[in-house]
Amino acid sequence: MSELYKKAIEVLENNWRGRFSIPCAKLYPFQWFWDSGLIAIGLAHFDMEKAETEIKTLLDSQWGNGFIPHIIFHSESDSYFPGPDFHRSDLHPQSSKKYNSTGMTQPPVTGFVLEEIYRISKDKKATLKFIESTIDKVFFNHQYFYNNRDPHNEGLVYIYHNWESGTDNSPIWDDIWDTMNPPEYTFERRDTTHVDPSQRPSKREYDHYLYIIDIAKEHNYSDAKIAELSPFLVQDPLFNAMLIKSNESLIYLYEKLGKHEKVSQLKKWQEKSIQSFNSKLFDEEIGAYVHYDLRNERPLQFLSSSSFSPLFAGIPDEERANAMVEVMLKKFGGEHQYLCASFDPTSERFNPKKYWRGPVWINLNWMLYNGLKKYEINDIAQRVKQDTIDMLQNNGFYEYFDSRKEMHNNGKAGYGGNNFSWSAALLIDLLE
Ligand code: 9YW
Repeated sequence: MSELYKKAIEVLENNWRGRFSIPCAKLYPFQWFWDSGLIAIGLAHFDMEKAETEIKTLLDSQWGNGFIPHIIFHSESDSYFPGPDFHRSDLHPQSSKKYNSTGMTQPPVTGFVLEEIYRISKDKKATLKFIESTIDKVFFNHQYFYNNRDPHNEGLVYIYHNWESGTDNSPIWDDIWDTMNPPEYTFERRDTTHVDPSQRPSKREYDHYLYIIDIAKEHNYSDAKIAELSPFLVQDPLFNAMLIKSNESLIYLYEKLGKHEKVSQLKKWQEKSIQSFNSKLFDEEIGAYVHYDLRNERPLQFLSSSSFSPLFAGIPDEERANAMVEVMLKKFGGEHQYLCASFDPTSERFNPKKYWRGPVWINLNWMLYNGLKKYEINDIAQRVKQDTIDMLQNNGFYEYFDSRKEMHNNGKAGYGGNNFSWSAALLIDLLE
């Protein structure tokens, strides 16, 4: 076992909190939805019991309508803002009575995480039993999305907040912020006490984030009201690709379990979703998938690492997949660049140090690697894998990394939080 692998296990062990993992000490002291799923993949390689507990705890937070929140506040902590008193999940009539949480969600990774855990498991029989006990909750979560987040019945679900995307301050949202004029909030940021403010979103961006939540709270987080009123309503290719990938996994696992009754519904969702995804979210001019602003009825024509995430879900046909990879290499893959920046390095909005405005993220790289392998674009897949390992090896288990190779000479090109859980978890999976 290499030193790097050992260190990754240590990171995960230190971030384990008894029933779940935190993404990063101090900076993110609670359980986050998509972090939890991706962390479970890493845990499964060396401690299956923890991996299963991680997922069980996550699913235990599910609301009466199938919704799963983006942060579950298991404990009191004053190192993070906004906490449970701001989010007020209790306003929703069907929210969990057991846990305080936010009233927004995150990319639905749980379905494919169950399949990954099954793939990794050395005791398939026992793992299948675990999957049998949890899979219906994941199905119920997908049902929530299709029933409540797809107002035009297109097979594409919306997100109503940038925090739902997982790519919090992407420059893509700048065009939406231009349509809004939120009040100036008074609040005490905590993230900037842990991380250099130049690597985090601005105060004005936070005003927008809080304002969208206030609108949702005014209507007790009613999905119908949010669809009608939220200034942020976006069909996100990353979010929808996660849902589609997870649908596929649920079909596979239900068939493995010999439980067929939900499969036809899943297949119906899948067919419509993939069709709409390809016709609505693919941008011929850009040569990749883009976000669609449902509130203002316009595509947001920007390239980001989310643009390539549909490869992971097998959404484009082979020809399109290969053409997309050419676009990626041209814009993101110069010889002085690590793959894959989170935002178009040729854009004037690119900032290689600022969170989702440019740095490389390990979770998106892991998806890209697996997506490329699916299409047998093996040389580029290997490059993504090696780049990922190099960045972690040179700098440590940071939250995000500078995509410019020259910045990596002194081991200070890792930004945001250190000892970050999914960076460790997915490295373990890549090294296996
Ligand atoms: C925040 C926990 C989360 C991730 C998100 C990432 C960041 C939290 O951290 O958001 O308050 O800024 O953007 O994707 O789930 O790791």
